[in-house]
Amino acid sequence: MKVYINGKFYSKNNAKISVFDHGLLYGDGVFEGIRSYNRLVFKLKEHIDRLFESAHSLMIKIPLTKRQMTEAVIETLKANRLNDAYIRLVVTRGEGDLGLEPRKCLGRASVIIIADKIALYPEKLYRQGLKIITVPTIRNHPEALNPQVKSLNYLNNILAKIEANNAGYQEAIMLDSMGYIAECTGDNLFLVKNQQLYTPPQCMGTLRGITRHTVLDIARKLSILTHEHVLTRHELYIADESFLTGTAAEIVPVICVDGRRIGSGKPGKITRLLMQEFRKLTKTEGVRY
Ligand code: PXG
Repeated sequence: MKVYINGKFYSKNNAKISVFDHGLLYGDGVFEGIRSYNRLVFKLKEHIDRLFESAHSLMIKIPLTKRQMTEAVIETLKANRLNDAYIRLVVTRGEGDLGLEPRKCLGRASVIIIADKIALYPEKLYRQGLKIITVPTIRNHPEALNPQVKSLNYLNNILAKIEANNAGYQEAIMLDSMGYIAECTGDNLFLVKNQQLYTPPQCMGTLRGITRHTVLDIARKLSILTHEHVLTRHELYIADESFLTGTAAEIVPVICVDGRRIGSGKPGKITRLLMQEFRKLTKTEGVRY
């Protein structure tokens, strides 16, 4: 494996950054998770744009242009000879001292690109569906740390995952600070009711997921009515279908929430249709390398 760090490639064992990097000391940085399918990078522009937006919000100056960052991603994929890959982009504020003071990070921001094989969920999960649970840890209030910022501080989400694991589940629903459904720990949530598609709006605790956006686009093309609407757990319990979306997981059917069966308890018809159309798109769309 070859890992890109600040313009150079290092073997996995030598891919290291300073212990004084504020990304490590304070979670002071941003990231993206991107996927490539058969040498096509899916939604690369959208991911690069979001990375720069997250960094802009945190006043981290990325030492590359968007074009250079795009080229660095492609170069990393080529260097690793991967046809299907999961790409992790990380930008930290860089090396500082032991204080919080960001102005003491005098060097430049660190840019790390890791390309690896994707660890897929087992195929069985996509056929049978996932059982999930609501957990106590909520997403941050937007005026604490805005959930649109994909920062290196994912502790709420890690705690939510731990809470789900402790209860015997793989994935957790996180609410926002108002008590509405926000999303899962690394995926957006959708429900289907009366042939129409619903997902929480992009305010409060919900990340503007790129897969979420793609699924809304696909649904509109299929003439399925879509709503970005605040959702309560009750509305999810009485839904006909539900599923999660994310770069890593793609589209995962949800068949049970907090012990309540969703619809028939099997992946729904609209969910399966969207999965099929999404897979088609990943085979044909993207930046070739
Ligand atoms: N919500 C959150 C909180 C996320 O971090 C998504 C939704 C889905 O967004 P995209 O743009 O990927 O459709 C994410 C995605 C993982 C993993 O292993 C996923 C994410 C971050 C870390 C790990 O699935 N981000």
